[in-house]
Amino acid sequence: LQQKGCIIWITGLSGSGKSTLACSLSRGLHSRGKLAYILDGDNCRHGLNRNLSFKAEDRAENIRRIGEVAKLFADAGVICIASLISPYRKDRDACRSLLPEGDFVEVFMDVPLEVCEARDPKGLYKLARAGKIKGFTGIDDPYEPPLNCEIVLRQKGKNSTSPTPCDLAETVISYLDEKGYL
Ligand code: GGZ
Repeated sequence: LQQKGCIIWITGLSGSGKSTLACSLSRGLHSRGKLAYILDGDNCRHGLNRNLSFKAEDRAENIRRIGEVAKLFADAGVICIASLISPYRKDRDACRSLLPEGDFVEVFMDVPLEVCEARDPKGLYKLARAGKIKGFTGIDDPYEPPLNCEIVLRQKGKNSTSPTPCDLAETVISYLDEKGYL
């Protein structure tokens, strides 16, 4: 097999750019001739995880299933990009422990709540603030940022331009290259 599989685990708040990064990363990897596949929390909730809610134990099960499926892809030599809020550290760490050291690359979209809420692409924060969605991550449900992840992606300070999704994907691709996955 030409390619070594791994999991790129993208965590962060709703609206932090996880899915956008996942798409950009997948495109970047494909253009380098690498097999990559996206498992997106929101999409998987329409099929594989359609029976799960957003309460803590269902989020844990959502993350566990996606972790197990991602591991199967990685075993098959695919670079599997998992993008889901995955708000609890212990759930992410449980997925990490499924793989050999180094094969789980955790990427934190370090975007402040205010920024995610201002973007509010689906109007969900507005609904959560109005009490129409209960238990919304960042509003009335917790998010535990990684303490020690492989890659932290931030938007730049006020005076410099923000990195594009393509720039962010390049950061991840450079990391993979450095670690011998490409
Ligand atoms: C957080 C919610 C909620 C609640 C619906 N809390 O940004 P989106 O809209 O498109 O993606 C979010 C998605 C979260 O699913 P995940 O599978 O990534 O979550 S987790 O890892 O915590 O299991 C959001 C939408 O679903 N959404 N209700 N209460 N996000």
